[in-house]
Amino acid sequence: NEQTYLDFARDVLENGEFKGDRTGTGTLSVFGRQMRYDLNEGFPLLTTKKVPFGLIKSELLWFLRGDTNIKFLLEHKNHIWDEWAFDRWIKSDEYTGPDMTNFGLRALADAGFKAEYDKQHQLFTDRILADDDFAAKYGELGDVYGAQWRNWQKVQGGFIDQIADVVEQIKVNPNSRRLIVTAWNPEAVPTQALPSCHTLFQFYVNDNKLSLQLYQRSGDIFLGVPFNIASYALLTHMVAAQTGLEVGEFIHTFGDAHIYSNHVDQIKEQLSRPMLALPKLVLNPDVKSISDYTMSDIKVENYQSAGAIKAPVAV
Ligand code: THF
Repeated sequence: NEQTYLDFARDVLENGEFKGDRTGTGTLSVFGRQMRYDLNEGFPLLTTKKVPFGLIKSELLWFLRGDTNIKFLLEHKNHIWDEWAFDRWIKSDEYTGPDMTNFGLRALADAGFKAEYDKQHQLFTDRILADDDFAAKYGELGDVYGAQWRNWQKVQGGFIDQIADVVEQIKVNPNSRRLIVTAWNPEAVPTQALPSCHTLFQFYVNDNKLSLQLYQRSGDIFLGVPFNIASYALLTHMVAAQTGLEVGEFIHTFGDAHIYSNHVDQIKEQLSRPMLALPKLVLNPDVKSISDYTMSDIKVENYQSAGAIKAPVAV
């Protein structure tokens, strides 16, 4: 299972071509790849580096709440979406602090600037937590995943709850070939802090097993993809639990899959490490709806890893 990810990362290291990108970091990139994880062989939380499962849980619960404001994430000490909200704040008229233009790249290049950025970032997140009006305005990321999954705006007015609908369809019409949730809404793209990387996913039921395939338009192999694998594997388990099915496979299909140029040493370090046995996922069986899971209803047991490897996120 984990071998699939490691082979993929090695493939991109060896065969990826240099490609510039939006963030100015530069990547090794390939186009079009597919990985498969049999969820019956253990829960795919990578063991060759430590993957913080608590952050994956709170992010998925945030999507399932239909929430698009980082306040909930901050309340769970989850900072993986901060940069995108911070970017909107510093570009607003209300921001009067020191110039933070292009903070992602500058913080990497200049220690003095990084200290100032860390300070402004801290002030920003403290204010989101303390000031509801500020949070409503600047914690908001636009119509990102939560909005598209649970609150897709219809042209005629009203909305579509794609998650509730797909769970219902899996129950009543498991042979359906239309068990799809799309997060790519061309109308919303200009209003999103970051247009959805996880463009679309489809469920498949056969032999009483539920599988999920994700089409990801863009994948950050070192930082994002280990989160994405665990997140969609978790979603598959949750939907299976809510529809009375066993789990099957998670199939991860990519458009542009890339290793950022400042992650190359880290991924080589990861590839040199031995794999350990995968952990087991345990969900509270008493949860009655896909919308009702809380942090304590979701646990991984026997997670062991070779330890964290730090890397900067490209903004
Ligand atoms: N942007 C980029 N460049 N890469 C991404 O993976 C990504 N995401 C989300 C939105 N934009 C993205 C955010 N997801 C981390 C993990 C997932 C993220 C963003 C950041 C990260 O830094 N992980 C660290 C630990 C962080 C911590 O402990 O706070 C790690 O070591 O795993 C793709 O969904």
